[in-house]
Amino acid sequence: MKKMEIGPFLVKASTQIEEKLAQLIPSQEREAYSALFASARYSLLSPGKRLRPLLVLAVAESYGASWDQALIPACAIEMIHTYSLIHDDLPCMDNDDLRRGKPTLHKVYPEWHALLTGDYLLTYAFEIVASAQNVSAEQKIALIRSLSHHAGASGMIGGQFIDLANEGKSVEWSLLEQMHRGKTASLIAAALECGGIVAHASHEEISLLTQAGLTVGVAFQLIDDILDETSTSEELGKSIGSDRKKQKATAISVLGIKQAQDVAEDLLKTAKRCLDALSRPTPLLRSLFEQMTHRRK
Ligand code: GRG
Repeated sequence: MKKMEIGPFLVKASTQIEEKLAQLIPSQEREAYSALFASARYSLLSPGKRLRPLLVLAVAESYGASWDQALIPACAIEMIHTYSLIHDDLPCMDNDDLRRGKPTLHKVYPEWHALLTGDYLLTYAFEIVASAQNVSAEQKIALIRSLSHHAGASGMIGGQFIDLANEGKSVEWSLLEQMHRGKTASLIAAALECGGIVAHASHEEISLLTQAGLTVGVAFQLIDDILDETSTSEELGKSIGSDRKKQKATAISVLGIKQAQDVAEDLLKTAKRCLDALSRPTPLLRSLFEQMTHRRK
């Protein structure tokens, strides 16, 4: 099979992801609750990096699996990620104004409407996986298990809990790392796992993919913390500096910029070693991992 280079992969995968996301949320429903779809489209179809769905498709491509099977789990992860951004921006959490280059959802709609939009995207993500075509019942269960595990208490919600519960407190690197693994790295690990599940990868291969995702996911968050200090809200398209305002522990407050960069580079190397242990070459994943760690936005 001819190997796809990263450039053409990104063009083809991004196009398919955007098209599928736009198809999945109704645009012309005449229900009493249709405004929910408008707000879901506002957040979901805003220009995000689509990193998590790209990772799902990159795994599928590396294993020679069909993108038809991978696209629904890929979109489900983007929905879960978008729900987390909507909720994280709410006044009861980070109370931010700008996301993906636009006003946050609760600045455009009432707060209850933004909250329900997040709930809808989270719930709908599981509905589309459960109803996916060309995916076996066994694969669906594995996908749902992976998504719910990584989005739940031992993943994203647990990480967010640690984050909010420790505002204003001094935190050791080990707790911060646990928070980053939960809040950020878990969903990235879920993306790699879901790619492995649709590609019928073995348990051993899937556990290497999980490890790679958790490791590069912490590096991704370290870079996020660095950019929050060193970039601008115009460049990033989101509010910056709220961590400092709320006296939150970040990689910068705990490690400083230089050490945070060094740790991110070490994590990238470890994540690449997990990829090297897989049964096949994964140049697309290596390239995405590099971009995640050497990004400017
Ligand atoms: C679970 C209720 C609840 C809240 C969610 C994960 C989370 C908790 C909030 C998101 C805020 C945040 C800073 C998360 C860390 C992960 C992260 C770096 C998100 C931004 O991801 P990008 O850069 O965003 O991929 P785009 O907009 O490009 O998709």
